[in-house]
Amino acid sequence: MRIFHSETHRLHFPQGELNGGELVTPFERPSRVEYILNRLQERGLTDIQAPGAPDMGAIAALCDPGYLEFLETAWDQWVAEGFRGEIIAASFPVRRMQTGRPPRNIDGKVGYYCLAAETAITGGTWAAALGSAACAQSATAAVIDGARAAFALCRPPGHHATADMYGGYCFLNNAALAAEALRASGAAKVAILDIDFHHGNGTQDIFYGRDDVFFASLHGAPEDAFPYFLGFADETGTGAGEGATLNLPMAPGTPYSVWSDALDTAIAAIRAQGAEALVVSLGVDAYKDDPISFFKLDSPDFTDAGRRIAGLGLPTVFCMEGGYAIEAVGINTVNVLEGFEGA
Ligand code: SP5
Ligand code: ZN
Repeated sequence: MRIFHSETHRLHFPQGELNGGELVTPFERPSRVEYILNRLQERGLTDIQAPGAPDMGAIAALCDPGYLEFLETAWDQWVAEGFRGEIIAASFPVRRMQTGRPPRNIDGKVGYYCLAAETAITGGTWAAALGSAACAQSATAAVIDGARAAFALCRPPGHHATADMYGGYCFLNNAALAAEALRASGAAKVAILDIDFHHGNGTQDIFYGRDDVFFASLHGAPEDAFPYFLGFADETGTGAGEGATLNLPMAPGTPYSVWSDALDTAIAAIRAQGAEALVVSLGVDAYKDDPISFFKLDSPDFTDAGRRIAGLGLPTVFCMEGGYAIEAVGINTVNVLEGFEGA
């Protein structure tokens, strides 16, 4: 399988994540990528290359221009303001405070473009987010050029990012960029299968009103799990997109027997939709020892999941999302890819 990886991910490594009222070392940290690269090597998956330059036109077509300008300039403005810490949002346009006006003040602007305060921005975040997007774009190009599948080792991840908000460790929605590129290449219908433990609220939001990109997500029930406010089973799309969103929320403690039934439900729906290409938001935080999640998948289950996904027989772009049990993140990620390839 062709694999795309950019060293620029290292430029994004905040010291702090707001967790339980403390600033802790972020769960989403650079060493995750090292574990994945080591496991790829161990298993002989060595077709790894750097992505091309990010396609800024495609990023601009997906995202709000004010948001992109914010990501590019936020750090300099933050420093110029005299703030000494990393960028963490503190004020939000919540219920009955939404007038749609991005503030001039950087502290206000940060809150305007942020959907969850656990995620910090540093001086290298924008470059890292672009490198991550470039991995998704190059992997998608490889599939468009005829590869059966490709793996974008994206970091930072993307599925929580909307067209105009960051959070949940995500800044640019890599899976959405992949889906849009597949559409532009001629696939009439594209499916995104999100198996990260968390609901892919950003991806859902981007495609919610459209019927050309089907979005299916398996995730911890929002009553109990981040992102808390979206991902309910009754969210099925709107307007032309009605029926093109499928949410399969599951309870704390969910074992693979239940999770794999949900996976089969999502796979059947993707087949019924007549999708011609597939993007997998590949998070492995459904793992039993994940420090911030509550499903009970074991490592061999990820191999089986990859096998089931391959059963769709679709050209497939895998985009790395979450997975924070770092000593197992390589094994679990590569298990999905090997299960897929071995099917
Ligand atoms: C891409 C991705 O997986 N993003 C996940 C973002 C989750 N951020 C907030 C998680 C808060 C969970 N805190 C639980 C602590 C349990 N000890
Ligand atoms: Zn996740």
